[in-house]
Amino acid sequence: MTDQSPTVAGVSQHRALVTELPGPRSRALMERKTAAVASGVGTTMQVFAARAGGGVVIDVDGNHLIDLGSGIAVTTVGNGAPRVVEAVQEQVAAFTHTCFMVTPYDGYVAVAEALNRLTPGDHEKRTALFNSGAEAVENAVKIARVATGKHGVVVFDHAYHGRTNLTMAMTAKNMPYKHGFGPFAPEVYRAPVSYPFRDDKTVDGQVAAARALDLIEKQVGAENLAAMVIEPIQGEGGFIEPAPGFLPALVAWCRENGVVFVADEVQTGFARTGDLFACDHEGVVPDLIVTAKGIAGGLPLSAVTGRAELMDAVHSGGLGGTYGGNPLACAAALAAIETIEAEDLANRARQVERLMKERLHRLAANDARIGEVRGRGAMIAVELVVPGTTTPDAALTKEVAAAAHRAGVILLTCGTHGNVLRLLPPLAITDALLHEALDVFADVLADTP
Ligand code: PLZ
Repeated sequence: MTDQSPTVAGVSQHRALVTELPGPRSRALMERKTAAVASGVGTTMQVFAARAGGGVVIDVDGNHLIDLGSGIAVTTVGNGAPRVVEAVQEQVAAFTHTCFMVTPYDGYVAVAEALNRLTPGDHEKRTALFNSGAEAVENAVKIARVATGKHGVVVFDHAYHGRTNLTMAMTAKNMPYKHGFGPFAPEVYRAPVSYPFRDDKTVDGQVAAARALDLIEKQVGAENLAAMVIEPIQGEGGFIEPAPGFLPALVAWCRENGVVFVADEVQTGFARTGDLFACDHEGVVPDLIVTAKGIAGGLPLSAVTGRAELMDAVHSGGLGGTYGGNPLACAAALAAIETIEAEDLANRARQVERLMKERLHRLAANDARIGEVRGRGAMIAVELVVPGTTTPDAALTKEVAAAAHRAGVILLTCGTHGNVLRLLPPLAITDALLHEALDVFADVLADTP
């Protein structure tokens, strides 16, 4: 096993448990964490990372864990992706920071050029770089407000857009993201999304869009609306893939009504869903697209890319930040983008989808607790319910995830109801590791009453 496993970034691509999980070193570190780190900062896993490569994370006790989380959809090119490591090493030796607003450098411009080229639509585009997904979402709203002279922002049920004040207002779920943290930014309105598993089956994409648009027209009014912001597949909310036709109908309405259509592709971007961007699936061309996570192989970087006339509506000096487009993050992004293109990782994501769905559909056929298997590319969800109903089973979901963790598989949950297991492997993962992770998943599901 160990002998035949390939090695990526110095890490043998196999699962191995040498202690119980968490092991003694992780337990000692967890005690220090409890004493030193604010308790509001939770962790999914009880083990501490020491090293990672490809689709494997090694903990401080020497256990090899299979990574089905990619650090929440970030290390799409794999941990320690060779091009990323090399580019960052070269950049760190040259200079670490000057601030693009003080002494600009070419890496930032090159990332902007790449995003202008790769994001949906062949119109003239501009890009601005930031640090986090939430910061980029906020800036997309700022840009839309200046460009339209309007204030309203419409978002959707189950949406997740971040933890800053404006993006908390835009995020749907109270616990844990918003609880007690208000008051929230005003002029944010919420519309119903298309959620095929939970919608009445007569609600197709067009009907779901008409339902949302009617509510928006009645409760907000297009003349008050600067932007509509939506994740083309909702991430934290439960990997909710809208019915076909939903997104195109929203875009058409935005175009007719002078509303800026913003795609939040923070989680879905950069080959994750089997297309370079999830919008590409239905040929949706957003006015502004927000990207982060998978853009830079693990370094903090985010971007707003969009129509030149909207982006350039902002006054000089109106957009920025000390670290936005940091040179190390830009070097990493250029290398990650090169990796995605050279290795055709969008195609790899489609292979991963076929492998995972084939195994998961077989499991679902024999286990009525699996309400639905859905998603695209390497963004696949298993929604767990009380058999024969759509009643969410959050307790089972939590137990299955915890059992997978003890067995050495990093597995995340999501969903407004906390009943969705989400599989987000790095695209550098081997088929063998994926199969092994799915074997573990099948075992722990079978063993959990
Ligand atoms: N938009 C669609 O998925 C971040 C959040 C994890 P930041 N998702 C992971 C957590 O519990 O904090 C996300 C997203 C979408 C925006 C964001 C925000 O991105 O880089 O975390 O700010």
